[in-house]
Amino acid sequence: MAASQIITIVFGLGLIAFILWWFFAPHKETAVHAEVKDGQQSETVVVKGGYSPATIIVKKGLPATINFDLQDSTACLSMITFDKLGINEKLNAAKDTTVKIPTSQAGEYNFACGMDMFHGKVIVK
Ligand SMILES: [Cu+2]
Repeated sequence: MAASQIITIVFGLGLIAFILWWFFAPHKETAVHAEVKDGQQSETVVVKGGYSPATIIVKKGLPATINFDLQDSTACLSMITFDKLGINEKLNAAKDTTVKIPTSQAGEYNFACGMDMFHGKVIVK
């Protein structure tokens, strides 16, 4: 076998391994615990080419709010939807948009942009 063939095979295998990893490896999400202050918890999510943080954990039973800080000019990301909560709101670049999260029960509330391209979630536990 010529060296060039070996290189091609090795490169091909490497590419396949990379594709498998990309699609199937569990990509770690950084979950952030909402800040607790005076019996209330809140977290600010920066909206800029996605959501940061995208996963927020709140404690069950404490009032919780998520503040969306819009720093992106794309129309799509300027909408926030919480399907389960029936929320479909326009974000405001000048002022954070606050969303109240019900915390009486454990569960997950997914949120997404206007076209369902970017996702995040609030986990109550
Ligand atoms: Cu979108």
